[in-house]
Amino acid sequence: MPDLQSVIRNPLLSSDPDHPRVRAVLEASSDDLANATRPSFLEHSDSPVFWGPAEWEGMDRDREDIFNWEKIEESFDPERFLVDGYAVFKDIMLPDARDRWVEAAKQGQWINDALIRADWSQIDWEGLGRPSPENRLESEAIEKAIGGSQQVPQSDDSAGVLTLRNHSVFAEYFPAGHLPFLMDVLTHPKMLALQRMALGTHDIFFDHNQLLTRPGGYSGGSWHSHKIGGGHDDCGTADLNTYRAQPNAVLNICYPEGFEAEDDGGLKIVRGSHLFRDPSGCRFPDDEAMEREWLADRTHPVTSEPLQIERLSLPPGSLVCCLSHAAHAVSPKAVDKETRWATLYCYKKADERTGLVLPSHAVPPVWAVKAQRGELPKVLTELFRPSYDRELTQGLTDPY
Ligand SMILES: O=C(O)CCC(=O)C(=O)O
Ligand SMILES: [Fe+2]
Repeated sequence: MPDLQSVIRNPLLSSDPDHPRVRAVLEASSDDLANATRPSFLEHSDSPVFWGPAEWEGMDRDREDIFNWEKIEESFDPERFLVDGYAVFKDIMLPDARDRWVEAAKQGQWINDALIRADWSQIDWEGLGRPSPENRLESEAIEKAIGGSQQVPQSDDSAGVLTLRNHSVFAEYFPAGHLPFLMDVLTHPKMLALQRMALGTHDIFFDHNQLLTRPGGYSGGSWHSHKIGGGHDDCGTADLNTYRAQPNAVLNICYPEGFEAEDDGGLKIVRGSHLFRDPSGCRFPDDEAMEREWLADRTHPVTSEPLQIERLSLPPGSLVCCLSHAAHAVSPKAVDKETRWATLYCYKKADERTGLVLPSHAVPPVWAVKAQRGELPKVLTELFRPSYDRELTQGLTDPY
């Protein structure tokens, strides 16, 4: 039985449906659950979590274009993407979309900061499926977390941080549920077309969505890659056809204002590193360690070129598509530079050999429940399917 420190991430995929905390969430109405995720001290005018049919229809009706599709097609080569593990799309956002993207990222950060600063005793913890937390965040931790992403301490749930993350009370986790424009992007026909092109299949699913705000003074992000689950991690190098057939996930990191290569919170990445499928082994604090301990004795399994760190520099309106296993890191941001705004959308596909789609655990419970109850538009119901359809996930309750 899960104890208080282990959050039940998605009650619909829980292996323990009779657990009182699972039942508390599943027996609630969608409205009550939505209300619990938006405490009154949060700015939530027009939060998509409260939308009904009229608002969803409005989103479709008023939708504008976001990408220059010709540029996307020109810069994408599917074979190259599989060999490199990533593809860079420079300046593909239309000017108006770019502005709205920055505005939404700023608003999302503002909502996130409001939660970090708020009095958490006002939160409806029972509504989120747990008693009031026993601990509070330290004020030093609060100050450090303001204005950036992934900065709130969350090694356990003693202060309730994991619960607030899981339910997307924090706007940085699933910001599309807070900001109409980011929801528009998540379901936008051009965004979905880009995913179908990158994953090489029509049937695509949603995995997770985050804000990635890097303010001046950000100390940088260490080298890592992400697991895909299903036994396809830490299992040795794959040839291209094996790799293609896996239940791959693609991270789309969207940089509406771009970044420079040095001291600007820019993305660093290693071409070909995904093919090693080594998320547990390829974790290093800095470039020197990465070069010495992982890159030095490896060459690209297909091209035989030496593996090396690439420090990207991107103009405004850019997007990087990156396979989950590709090793990446983030450069520090100089103290005197303006915040780097970014949002991440991750989509995935089925295992081509078995049809298995791995469970999505970063769909907040209220969204999984709404999808299962038929309360969302068809496109979202399908994208969220791995968060509630146990046939599709072949009985698995956890991706790993
Ligand atoms: O901030 C970035 O550019 C990348 C962040 C990242 O690696 C991640 O969210 O997994
Ligand atoms: Fe990452």
